[in-house]
Amino acid sequence: MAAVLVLANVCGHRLSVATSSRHASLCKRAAVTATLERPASGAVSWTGSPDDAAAKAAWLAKQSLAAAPPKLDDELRSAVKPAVVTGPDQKSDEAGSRATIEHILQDERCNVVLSHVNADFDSLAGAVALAKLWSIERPELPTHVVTPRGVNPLVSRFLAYHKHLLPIRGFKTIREQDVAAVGVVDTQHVSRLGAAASWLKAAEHVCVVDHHSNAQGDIEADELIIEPVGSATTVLVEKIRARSEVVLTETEATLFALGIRADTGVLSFPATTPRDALALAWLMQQGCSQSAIAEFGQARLSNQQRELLSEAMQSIEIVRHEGLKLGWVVLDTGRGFVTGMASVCEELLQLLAVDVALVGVVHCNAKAQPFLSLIGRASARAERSAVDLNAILGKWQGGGHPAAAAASVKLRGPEPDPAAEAGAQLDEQAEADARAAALSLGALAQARAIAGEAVELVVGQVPQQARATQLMTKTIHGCSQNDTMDDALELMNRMGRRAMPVLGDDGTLLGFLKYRDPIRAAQAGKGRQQVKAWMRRELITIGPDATFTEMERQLLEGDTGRLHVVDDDGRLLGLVSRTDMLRHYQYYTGINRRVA
Ligand SMILES: [Mn+2]
Repeated sequence: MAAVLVLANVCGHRLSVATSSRHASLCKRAAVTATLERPASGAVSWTGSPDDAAAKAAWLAKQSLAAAPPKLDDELRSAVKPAVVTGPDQKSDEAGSRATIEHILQDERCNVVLSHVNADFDSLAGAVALAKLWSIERPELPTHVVTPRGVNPLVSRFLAYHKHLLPIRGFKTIREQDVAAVGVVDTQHVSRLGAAASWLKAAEHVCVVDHHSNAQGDIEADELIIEPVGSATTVLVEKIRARSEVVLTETEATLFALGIRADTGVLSFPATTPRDALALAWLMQQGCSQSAIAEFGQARLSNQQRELLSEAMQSIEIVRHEGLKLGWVVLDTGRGFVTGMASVCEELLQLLAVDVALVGVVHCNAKAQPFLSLIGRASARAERSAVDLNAILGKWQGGGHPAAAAASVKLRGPEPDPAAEAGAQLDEQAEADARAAALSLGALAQARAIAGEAVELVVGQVPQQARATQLMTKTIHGCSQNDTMDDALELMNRMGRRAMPVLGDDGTLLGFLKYRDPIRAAQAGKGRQQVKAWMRRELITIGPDATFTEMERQLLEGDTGRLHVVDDDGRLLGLVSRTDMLRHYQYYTGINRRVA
C-alpha cells in the first residue's frame, strides 16, 4: 500500500511538509524530531490517499507559510512546492511508527558530491554530473549535491530558477556520520571545501574529479580522476555519454553546457581541447536550452558591481613591464563581502586592455574582522609570457588557473571583543565602530602592501621580452643599386622573395624593392634601368635591441610586413618578418622551424 506521511512542524519557526521522495529524508528527520522529542509540538502524522494527501499538504503548507516568519530556509521552502507524494510504505499503527523511525534513521545515509566554495558553473555542473553517475553506479544510497559556502552570482541566479530540478541539499541538512561516499569536483584542495572538508574523514570513499592537471592537491582520494581538458564538466559528461542508459534532463544538459562554456570561455581559452567542444556539441544534441544559456550564461553586473567597477577604473594604477601592462587597485567596499568581484576584475581587464588585472577588495565579516579578497585575471598574452596567477596567489593559500585565480587574506583585525568572541553578533553601530577601528589600525594599508607584493611577483615572472636580434632572419639576399631591374626580378624569383633590400657596397641599407616594382619596370619596357631609379627610400628601420612591443607597434601601425634591423652605421643586420613575429607567439606548430 502506498501511503503518505505529511508533517508540519512550525515550532521554532521552521516549516516542513513531506511531499516528495526527494525531500523525504529531510521530512523524516523532522518526523523523528517531532515524535521523539516533542510529541505534541504541532506535528501532524497522517495517512490517506495520495489525492487527499496532496490537498492536505497544500493546505498545511499555506497555513504554515502564513504563520511562519518570512525567512524560511531555502531547503525547506522548496520542500513545500511539490504537491503529490509517493512515500515509502508505512502503517499508521504504533508498531508501524516505530518501524518507520528505524527505517528513517537507517535511510539517512547518503553520498555527497561537493563543489568548491563559491561554486562556479563548472564546479556545480560537474558535481551534478557526478551525482547523476553515482545514481547509477551507487544506487544503494541517494547522492546529494552540496555547494559549501555559496555560489557565484551567475550560478546563484541560475539556481534561483532551477534549484528544485537538481539534487541539491543544504550543507546543514546532512549529518557528518551519514556521509558514505564523498565526491569532489573541480578542486583538489581541502581548503576549497569550507566546512564540508570534515566529511572527507568520515567518508568510506572519496573521489576527486578535476581538470587542473598541474595542481598539487591535498585531498586524500581513493579515486583521483584528472584529465587535461578545459573544464571538469567535460570529464564527467564524457563518462555520462559512455553510459547509453543515462538520459539527461533539459536542465542537466543546459547546466553542463554552462559549465563547459564558463571554464573554456565558450571554447576560446588556450586550455580548451577538442574534447570540450565534442562534449558541448553532444549536450546540444541532447537538447540543452540555448535560450536558457543565453539568459543565464552571461554575466550582468549588479549596481554594486558597477559602482565598484567605476571606482576601480578611476583609481587603478598601471605598471608597464617588458611589454605587459599591469593594472592593480585595492577597493574598500565599506561593508561586508561583495560577491561577483571576479566579474568586475574581468571587466577591468577588457575595458582597460591590460594584460593583468589585480583587484583587492577589503571587507569585514560580522565580527568586524577585516579580510582582503585578492582577485587576479590575466590576458592570453600574459599567460604566454609566463604569468601564472595561480602560483602567485598560492603564496596566500589561494589558487585557480594561471590566468584566473583568487586568494583570501585575513588582515590585522580589531582588539578581540568578548561579546563577538562569544559568538554574539555585533549591532550595527558596534560593527561600524569596530570596522573603522580595524581600518585605522592599518588593515587598508596592509591590504595595499599585499596587493603591491602580488604585483611585484607578477613583474618578477615576466621574462625580458624578445629583442630584434633574437627574432631576425640574418640570411639576407640583397641587390645593388647599380643592378638592373631585370636582374632584381630574376633574383627575387630565384630566391622566392616578395621584397628585397638594396644595399651599398659596405652593406649599408639604401632602400628596398617590392616585387611589383621590377614587374612594372618590365611591363613598361624599362627593365634595363638601374635599381637606384626605382627603389623605395622610405624605410622602416629598427635597432638590434628594439623590443618585441616596438616591433609589434611598427607591424600594426607601419603598414609593412618587414622590419629592417640596422646597426648604428646604417648597415643591414637582418630582417624581421611577419612570420618571425608569429613564430615568436608560437600560435602555429607549422611555422616553428626557421626556413632560411
Ligand atoms: Mn573548472
